[in-house]
Amino acid sequence: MSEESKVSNGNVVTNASFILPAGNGTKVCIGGGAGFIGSHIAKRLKENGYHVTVVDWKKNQFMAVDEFCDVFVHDDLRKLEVAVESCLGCKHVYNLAAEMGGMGFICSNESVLSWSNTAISMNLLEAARRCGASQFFYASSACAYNEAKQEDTNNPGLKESDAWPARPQDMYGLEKLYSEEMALTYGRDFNMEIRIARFHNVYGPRGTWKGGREKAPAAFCRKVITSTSEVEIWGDGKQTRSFTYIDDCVEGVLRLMNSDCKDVINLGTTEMVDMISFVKCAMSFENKNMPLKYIEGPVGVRGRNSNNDLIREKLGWEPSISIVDGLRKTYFWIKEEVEKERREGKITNNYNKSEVVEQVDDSLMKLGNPVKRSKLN
Ligand code: GKE
Repeated sequence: MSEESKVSNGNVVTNASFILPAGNGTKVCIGGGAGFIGSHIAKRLKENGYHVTVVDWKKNQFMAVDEFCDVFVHDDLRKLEVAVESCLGCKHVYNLAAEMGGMGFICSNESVLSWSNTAISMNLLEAARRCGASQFFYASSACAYNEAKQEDTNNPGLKESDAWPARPQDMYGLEKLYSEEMALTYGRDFNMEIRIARFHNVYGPRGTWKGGREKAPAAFCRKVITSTSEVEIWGDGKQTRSFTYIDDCVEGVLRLMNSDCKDVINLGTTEMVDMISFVKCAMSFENKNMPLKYIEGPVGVRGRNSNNDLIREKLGWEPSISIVDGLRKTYFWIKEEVEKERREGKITNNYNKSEVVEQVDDSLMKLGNPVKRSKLN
């Protein structure tokens, strides 16, 4: 096996090289494949000769359909029949579909997202089984971890076993944990290999950067780009996280799918950073130096980092793109988006502030036998 060395967090990491096997027309289905992570995975698979069906209720804002898939099913995976039709003939099924976002979304939309995400998770898994898929990937999250292990900013790195006994902070994480277990059970009971990764805050170009669902990396870049006197941060800024650049995430998912690893694994870097340093990193790209303003907001867990012993052992690889490199690319991509909006006179929001998304039930009301609201109330 040839090897390449990369420097991450001051340590030399030796990552085994990997070449994605040619698809030769193998049919794959990607739930949520028009979303941020899903579309990047879909594109890479399509470029490698896989026949990619993407099913998503949203269209991709940044890519033409034929750039990332062969068939685009524009429909709702909360309906089992949509999931089954999309998986017909597919050998591999990837579930990247979920109602998700950063802290400004997941903690204020718990009921609707837990209903929708549970429905999506169970439908796509069952559809993959019915259609005879040999492999199923489930995108889980570091939000699945026990909150009690994340009360200190100096987090030593969450080991996969730290998820149990379970006490995720919110319904988003609890649904992820439940769906992991459901998928693992399917793997034990039926003839389908299950692969599961817990993502640690994935970011990069083409990710959500406005509207309230964006996570800290995009929010900080946008605020630094558009602020003139000070930059707002939710909380005291001492909270810590590890982040994962999109290219590392795609690489990790494809390596995992092409491995014999049956364990749930972390997919994240071990380069933990506090939010103050993280904003300062965003400011450094254009030599800005604004004071920080700490305001109330949804702060999530106090400290979170990834322990990468298991991924290194199982895949001989771990994410290694540094924060400064990943955030720089994200920053200048968001800057272009902001400038595009400015040129088109489209900026309506106050981009130097972050929103908290209010929960609405519109998406739930689309399902079932649509009964007019007037009859229900
Ligand atoms: N989104 C956002 N926007 N976060 C901010 C902002 C802001 O303007 N200002 C400060 N923060 C702080 C948050 O309060 C939180 O403490 C930290 O940055 C990271 O917020 P985040 O990126 O929104 O989300 P988290 O890392 O807390 O949680 C995310 O974890 C991932 C898995 O690691 C989840 O929201 C999921 O998106 C995901 O599963």
